Amino acid sequence: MKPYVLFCFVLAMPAGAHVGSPDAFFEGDAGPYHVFVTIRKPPVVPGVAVFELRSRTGDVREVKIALGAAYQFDEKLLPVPDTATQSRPDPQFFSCGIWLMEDGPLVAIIQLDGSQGKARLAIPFTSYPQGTLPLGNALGVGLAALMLFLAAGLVSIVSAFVREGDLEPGALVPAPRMRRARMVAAASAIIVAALLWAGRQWWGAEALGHRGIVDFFQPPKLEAALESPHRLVLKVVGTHPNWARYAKRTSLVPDHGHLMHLFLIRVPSLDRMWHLHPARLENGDFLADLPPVDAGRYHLFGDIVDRNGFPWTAVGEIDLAATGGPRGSADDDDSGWAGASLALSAEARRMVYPLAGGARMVWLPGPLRAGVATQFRFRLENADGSPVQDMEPYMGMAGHAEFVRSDLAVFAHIHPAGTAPMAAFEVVRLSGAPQPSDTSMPGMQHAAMTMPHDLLSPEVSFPYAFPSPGTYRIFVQVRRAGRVETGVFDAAVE
Ligand SMILES: [Cu+2]
Repeated sequence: MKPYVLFCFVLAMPAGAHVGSPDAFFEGDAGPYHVFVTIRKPPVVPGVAVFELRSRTGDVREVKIALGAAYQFDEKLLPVPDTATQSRPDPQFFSCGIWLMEDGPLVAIIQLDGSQGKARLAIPFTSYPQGTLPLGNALGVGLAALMLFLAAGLVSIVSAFVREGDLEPGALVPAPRMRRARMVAAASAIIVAALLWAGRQWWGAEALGHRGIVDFFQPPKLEAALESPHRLVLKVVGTHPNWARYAKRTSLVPDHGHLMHLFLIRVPSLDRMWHLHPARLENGDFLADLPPVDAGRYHLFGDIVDRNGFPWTAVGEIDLAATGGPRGSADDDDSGWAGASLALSAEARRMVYPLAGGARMVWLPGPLRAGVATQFRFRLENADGSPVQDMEPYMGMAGHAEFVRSDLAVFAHIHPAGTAPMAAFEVVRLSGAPQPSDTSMPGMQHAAMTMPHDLLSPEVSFPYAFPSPGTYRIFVQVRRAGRVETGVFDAAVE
């Protein structure tokens, strides 16, 4: 690979720390305005992404959106922003389709203007092709017919030119010239066929190149091996050969203070879940210090963020035997949960999950339809129904939620600010893009991030939309009085 090609690749690193859940969501403050933003991604790049913004406070009159590179953001390189369309029946709702021309970690710079003045917002998100669109049958047949018509036309024009190009009108074509015309027709047919063959090769090479980009952005594999009952060694392996080269040239940035967030979920019933923080070894592999686990087959999701702000989720599986005994070095942020199997019945939706000491986590009602972006709200109550008073940040956030579909083809790790990992906000901040809140203090990454030991509201919310119908399990993790608690909810999504 030539150096400049590699260079392009490095700049073109975007993020998708989610599996099977490409759209991006954000909720937070832009100056005086509290907004909910949904970015619906196109299946291929270039393609049109649809931005939707709802202002929950204030009177927003105008929304403008421009896209830039998240890494090495440069204000001067920002294009002229697109103006979003304001909904007539719902004036606090704006939408705008914008072409994504390149893959990589991008940032949407959103400018708001309204009764409370102007404000700006930067939302990191990723752009990458999710697949290759098939050529429709009708289009294929139509193009093939046109191609045949043009090829036959070219051959007949050339042979007609040789046969009668300089004849007087009405003159007969001499026999030798007829023969020559036939030979020229045969020769030009061969040349046209060769051109078509070359075109097909070119088409194939383009398709293969695109396939390579699609593969590049597939979730990497997480190869796991047990070294000893408590030592799980993890290797992140990209789907495309270029991924390894890319990984070699880039470094990882910590997200909530950890280079990897590893989730182990027992399959098929999703009845055990561990959220661990493996350490990085010198050779680039990760080492997880396993707690005592119950035996079974576990699906692994490893969230990492590279220095360009691209989140990757590596995916693997491992069979574990039951382990007991003490761990080598437990991390304070590690947490685990054990409970009932995923409920697969269509009406399944448990709204209340019991926590320690008689407290409970209550899922407040919201729509359960695929593609409908909403706030997933969870309230923590004491046994007597009063709100709990001991909520603390867990790794800098009010809460962490993992949305997992029963077949594990969907996994999304969401925070109160949305889908972008904190590390991606940090990359954007360091590269000089405007911050979510104009009033933010230095070092404060975004509105939803809080200082340690602050007591938090007993209600946490996550902006998200189920990407597809199916049965989902939602793990909601919060910290109360120094202890991580996990609420687990099942939902049948139409
Ligand atoms: Cu998290």
